[in-house]
Amino acid sequence: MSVWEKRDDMVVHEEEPFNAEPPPGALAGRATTGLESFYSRNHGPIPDLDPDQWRLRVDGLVDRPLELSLTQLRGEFEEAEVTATLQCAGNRRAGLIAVRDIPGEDPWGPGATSTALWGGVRLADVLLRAGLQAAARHVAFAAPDISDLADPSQPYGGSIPVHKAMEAGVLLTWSMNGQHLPRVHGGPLRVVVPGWIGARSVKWLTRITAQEQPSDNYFQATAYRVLPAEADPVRAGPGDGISLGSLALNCAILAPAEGAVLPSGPGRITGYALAGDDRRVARVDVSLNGGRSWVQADVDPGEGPWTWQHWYTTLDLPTGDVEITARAWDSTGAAQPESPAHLWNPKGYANNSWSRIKVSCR
Ligand SMILES: Nc1nc2c(c(=O)[nH]1)N[C@H]1C(S)=C(S)[C@@H](COP(=O)(O)O)O[C@H]1N2
Ligand SMILES: [Mo]
Repeated sequence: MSVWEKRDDMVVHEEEPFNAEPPPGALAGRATTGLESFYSRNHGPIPDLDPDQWRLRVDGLVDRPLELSLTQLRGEFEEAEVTATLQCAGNRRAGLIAVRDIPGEDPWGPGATSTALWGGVRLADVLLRAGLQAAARHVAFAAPDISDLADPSQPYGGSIPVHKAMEAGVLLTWSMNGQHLPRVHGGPLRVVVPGWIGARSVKWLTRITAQEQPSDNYFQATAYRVLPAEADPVRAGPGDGISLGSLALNCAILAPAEGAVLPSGPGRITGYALAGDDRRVARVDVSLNGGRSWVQADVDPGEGPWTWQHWYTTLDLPTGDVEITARAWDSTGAAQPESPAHLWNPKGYANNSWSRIKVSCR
């Protein structure tokens, strides 16, 4: 165990702020991800909040502004548990960087995706207690960790529309896989917004504000937006590009590992697929010839509406260098796009092109 009690073979993109993902094989075939393997994405130093001193303010367009301690949250609201997958918008950025360099952004693989059982209370219940006013259209989250990725530096924040905030799956959580929510994952309390990019699941939450407009925080207004390929990301300002919210249909091959040397003959291939928001993964296809022909994998149903779905197949691997390709389809009939070149964007978000790995069979 290393920093933040993560496994020793974590791929650490940055020590400070801490940004790390597990090797893909660590996620394979597991419904939930152990705390020691769960990826972590941070934009500034990790705060150390005293749970006894900590308070959550609820304000803005509400009839009854609240200030809640952890004890009040635990005692005065119905407890709720949700198994949900978090996925960073930068997941699989490495595939975009291979098309064209993306300076200043980490080359995340498919491991910026992990699943936990989250426990806490429903955000909707807290908003109902506060009395959301009709003019409220967005629910903004604020945290105390200060990021100097924004210029001038500012605390982390973001928002989601009211219709998403009122969904039963959106939680204010203090536990993860039955343990206290670890500091690195937002303890004492974070939001979990299932089906949406991880950036909206704000950690170390201290304030919830109901408002007419989306948050003007840097990480909502300027970052986590898909800019046109020709745009200069350094010059991007508030409101430029497409704001990311619900996740795009995606999949990844988790085993075998990239570059593995395997015996030829029957070989098991497994991975995850994630449909995003309230969609489901309907089919996963695997190809050994770059997509000229496909075999359907078995897809598990997932632990609930907000989780990834693992898939499995056994294919006859020929001798020599083999490229394995996978693509998912969702419950609306949509499929993943083939090429990362077609998706390339200056900040490297939302790479949901077909997953490809190369192995060598003897
Ligand atoms: N306060 C705060 N919340 C945050 C972040 C952050 O840097 N600060 N990173 C966000 C991003 S981009 C992601 S993908 C998830 C990662 O959550 P994890 O570190 O628990 O995996 O947290 C989100 N919440
Ligand atoms: Mo993220």
